[in-house]
Amino acid sequence: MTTAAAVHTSGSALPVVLEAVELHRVAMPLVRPFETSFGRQTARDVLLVRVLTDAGEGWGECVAMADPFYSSEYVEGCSAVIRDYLAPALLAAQTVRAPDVAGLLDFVVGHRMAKAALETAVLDAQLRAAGVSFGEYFGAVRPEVDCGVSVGIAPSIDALLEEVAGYRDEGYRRIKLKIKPGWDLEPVAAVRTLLGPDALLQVDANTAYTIADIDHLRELDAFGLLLIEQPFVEEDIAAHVRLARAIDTPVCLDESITSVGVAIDAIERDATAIVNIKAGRVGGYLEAIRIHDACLDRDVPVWCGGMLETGLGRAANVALAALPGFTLPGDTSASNRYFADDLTESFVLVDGRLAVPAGPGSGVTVRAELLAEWRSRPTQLITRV
Ligand code: NPQ
Ligand code: MG
Repeated sequence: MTTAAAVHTSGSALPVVLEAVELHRVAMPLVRPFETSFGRQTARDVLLVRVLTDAGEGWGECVAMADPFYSSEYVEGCSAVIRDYLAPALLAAQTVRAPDVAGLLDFVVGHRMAKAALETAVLDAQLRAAGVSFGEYFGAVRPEVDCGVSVGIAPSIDALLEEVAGYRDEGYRRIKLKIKPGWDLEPVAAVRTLLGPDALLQVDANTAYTIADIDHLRELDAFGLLLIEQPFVEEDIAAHVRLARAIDTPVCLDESITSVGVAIDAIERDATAIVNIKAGRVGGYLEAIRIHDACLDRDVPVWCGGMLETGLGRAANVALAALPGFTLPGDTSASNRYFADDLTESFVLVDGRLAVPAGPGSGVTVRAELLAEWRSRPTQLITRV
């Protein structure tokens, strides 16, 4: 028996008076290149938002990539829309509470990743001042979360097997393989043989296929996958309905799910049997919780996606993944999956799990010396006009 998570919107956090917004940019080298159907990344170009308030500071991480290849948003676009539209609107409102942020920013169409970073920073400031953790505020029901790992397209099957075996030995509870046309049945078959029939294994296509590939994708049914994630373009819910009818492997949407309304529509149409929740993609943690609640009501399992976050974004994801409906391991990997050293306290895998931070707000602290060392652009300060 589970109880629906309730956001503690009253009592636990007072509004804050917003005094300024800072935009920080860091370049973090990846421990190994990460290749997906949309390209190969060797570094993470991260935008961080810091809000300065009467009650203290708050931090939010923007999940947008350097290039608009996973989504239409990208780092420079997020930085510009925050500087020119979003931060000025919040600064004009002066007194803000995280649950009001989405409404205050609604006049800007889209730009959810940019909005999410700001909302998270405001929430972090409020909760730090109130002494309440993200986990408590979100309604976490467990002290640690089961973790999976996302494995990029490799140069060869042998290299893939070596990488997957390493993650298995580290204790990850689920493996996700990135696939694309020409890199699907063969790597999946090889990894299934390596891991054995009981290992949790899933695939992510990042929109690389079309409905002409349905017969081909049906061949994945032979490998007992947990799910196939986002095979078709984000706008095409109907194509995913057709695939779901044609194959046994559950279809799971990622890029397509941009709001709780879209999530409910996709579920009701049987386009998605499982939902990947990424707070950045849907405009923030509060919308992510609404999606979680809608899925829990409908018995649709959810799991927490990942966007190569630093410890800052990872902390919030781990807190989200502790809600009751997150019944599948997420892409909430340890810091060392991506980075040699993290921008905050490192997240370390223990028995295939990460601990939900217990401190106020995100519960982690940005390491000022590393922020300075990895800074890739001058910090921008936005104040009330
Ligand atoms: C996904 N994430 O589920 C994304 C895609 C992704 C962990 O597989 C830089 C920034 C590189 C964000 C590569 C995972 C990225 C990125 C892939 C997101 O679809
Ligand atoms: Mg995905």
